[in-house]
Amino acid sequence: MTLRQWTTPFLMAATLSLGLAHAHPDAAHVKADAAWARASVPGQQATGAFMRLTAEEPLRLVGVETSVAGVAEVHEMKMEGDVMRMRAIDGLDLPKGVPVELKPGGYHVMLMQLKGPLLKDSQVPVTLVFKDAKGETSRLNLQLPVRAMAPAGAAPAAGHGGHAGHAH
Ligand SMILES: [Cu+2]
Repeated sequence: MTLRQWTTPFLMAATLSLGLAHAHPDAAHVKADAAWARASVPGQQATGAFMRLTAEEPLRLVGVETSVAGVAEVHEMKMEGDVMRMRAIDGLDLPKGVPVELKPGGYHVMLMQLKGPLLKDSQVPVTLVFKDAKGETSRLNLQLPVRAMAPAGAAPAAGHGGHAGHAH
């Protein structure tokens, strides 16, 4: 194997790792509105982040990167009988031009193994990773305001109140 063949993958790896922390030429063609993360208290392991995503081309949200949590996943939440459950999903499809809500009680970004409490009125960096129809990866870097509850104008929580079969 020639030196050149050895060098290329090495450079590519270095470029990829640098790219995580910097503005990208391959910025995702998607808009995020009403984004926020829920404040957490010391000792709390996990919290959620929420936003409305509108893609300019068909995209799939396939991952989340952040420095504030050991693990970040895309989750869905739904009723199974009387019990609200959530689970990680491989990806969330974003049709072109159709807003998709990530909100309490629905799809959300789950931040787990928090490295410290998310303090109200601070900001946390979260990068969303997308794939397009050709499998090309793009990223959207966000600074999410940390709030105790959903901001006015955000989508109302799903799955709470008004649902048949919700025993009290
Ligand atoms: Cu979750």
